[in-house]
Amino acid sequence: MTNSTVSSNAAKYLALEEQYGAHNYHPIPVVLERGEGVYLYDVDGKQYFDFLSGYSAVNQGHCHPAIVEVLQKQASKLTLTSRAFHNNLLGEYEKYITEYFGYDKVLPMNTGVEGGETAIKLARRWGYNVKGIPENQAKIIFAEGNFWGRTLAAISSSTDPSSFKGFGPYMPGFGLVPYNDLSALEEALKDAHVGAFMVEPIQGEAGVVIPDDGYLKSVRTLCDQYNVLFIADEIQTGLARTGKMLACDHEKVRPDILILGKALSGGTLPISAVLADNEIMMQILPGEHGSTYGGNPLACAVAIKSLEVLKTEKMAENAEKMGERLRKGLSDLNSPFITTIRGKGLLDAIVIKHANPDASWDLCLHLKDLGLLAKPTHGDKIRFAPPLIINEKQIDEAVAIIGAGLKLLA
Ligand code: IF1
Repeated sequence: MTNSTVSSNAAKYLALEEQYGAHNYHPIPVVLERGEGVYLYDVDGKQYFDFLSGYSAVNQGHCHPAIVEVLQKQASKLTLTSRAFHNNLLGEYEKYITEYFGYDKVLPMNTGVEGGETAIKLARRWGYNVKGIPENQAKIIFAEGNFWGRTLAAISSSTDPSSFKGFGPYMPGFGLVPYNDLSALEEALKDAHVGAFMVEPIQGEAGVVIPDDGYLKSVRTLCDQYNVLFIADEIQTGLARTGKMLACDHEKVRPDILILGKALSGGTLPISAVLADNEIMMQILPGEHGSTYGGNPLACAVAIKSLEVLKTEKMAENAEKMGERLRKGLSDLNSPFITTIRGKGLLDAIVIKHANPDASWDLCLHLKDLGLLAKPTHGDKIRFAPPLIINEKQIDEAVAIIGAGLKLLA
């Protein structure tokens, strides 16, 4: 691997983390201290394009002024009451987000993985109470290559050894089918104990894997046919990232349970949400599920504004246009080291082919030195997912940086 040079200033921060923090990450060696729009700044004042956007949490751009304003204002007024009491913003937020996405009800949580856990609990309950699955026998089907977080349930559905290995025993009642394989899904759904199929409309962690056109529509049809809930994990693909408000909108498909997270706060707080209609949501009764921070007034205020600016600033439309420009720009580089360019909107990836197995890591180090931050995933893939407020000139500058970085690989 290429050794990246780090300033002595930055090295101090790395040393602290090395000594005092768990070693559960292997970050690109850059120490950031400020963000504004599509840019990040390190502790030495160097500017970078952010091509990760906090794994798509920062769709609205770093420190979006309208979101920060609401955050600051609400933070000095009321931040947390717990759900033992009502607060003046929860109902307003619930009305706003359910009308925004067209569901009867929302259940607010914090992290994305809690959203997934909540969706599965709802699906199991619905399975027992509505579908009539015998007690404790509900099954949830997932797609191979899925990623929905780090809890014991999430890793129990994982096919990636680096997620699950050495953490067993695992959660029972989960099944797997290959992604983008409708006949395998149909076979699985024939089992009358299946309550739900939970799937990402585009698999992020797997390296931006896009299913065939019509896959989601057929998933909807099969779920209807076998009376199984369709749970869409739109934590990464949602909120304008792929050029539509939801990735499911590309196929005009409505999931039974919709999970949102990440950009629901524009990268300011962990906020997640599970949306469903009454038949599903009303199966959970007082005391049966919750969270200390879920639905806190600070999160409610921030989420309303984070959703609002996606629409008022037409971020989905921009993601669509800038994504096309990015993929065209990357293609025009004609690099011998890029074998694949894929993506939808501003959720994009390239696949690197090079004699050096560490080439994609080395490329990310070169890009860092040249002023663009991205991270490899699964060895040979690099995800490009800038904030959705990026403009044409910035896309062109970023493509030029990526071109220069690729040249340094040779
Ligand atoms: C990490 C990747 C992204 C997600 C989907 C649920 C969650 C995630 C589709 C859980 C989280 C993360 C978490 C982060 C790495 C990351 C990731 F590289 F693994 F693939 F985004 F692309 N559903 N994704 O992508 O949300 O609980 O984290 O809020 O280091 O684990 P969370």
